[in-house]
Amino acid sequence: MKLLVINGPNINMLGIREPGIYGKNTYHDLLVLIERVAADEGLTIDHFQSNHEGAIVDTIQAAYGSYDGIVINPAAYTHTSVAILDALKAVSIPAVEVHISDVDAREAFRQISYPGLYCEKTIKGQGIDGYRQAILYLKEKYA
Ligand code: CA2
Repeated sequence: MKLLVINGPNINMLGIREPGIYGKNTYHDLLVLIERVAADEGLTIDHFQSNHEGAIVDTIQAAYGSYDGIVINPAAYTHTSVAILDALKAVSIPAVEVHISDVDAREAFRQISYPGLYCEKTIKGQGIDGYRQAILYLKEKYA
């Protein structure tokens, strides 16, 4: 099974500021976690991070026919991006949305998710472990 993990803007800055909201783990720690889960579960997992909405749309389009599932944290684009929602719909690949923080307990604007309208599950407030949970969900349902 081949999965793609996509992270949106500023996720590469994890651990540098706001540990009270996003925890102390860095983006590197997240990549190590993904590699460990891939090895433990016998999965191929690629990852992509961008601060640019169009690059994320391009990556989702390029996943068509190549990946069995997508784990996506669109970060701030969660709350604005119809383009990412439409790209997910266009490729029709099973997807799970992850948020490191508990967006429901934050500002009202963070409780709107456009990509979440496509994703079959949203995991929030679990820190970087949410990515592991999303990967395991896709493996259990689709492998
Ligand atoms: O909780 C999440 O995973 C978010 O997707 C993270 C986004 C935020 O805009 C979403 O509402 C929820 C922010 C990404 C990281 O932002 C940083 C801010 C300061 C220091 C380091 C990262």
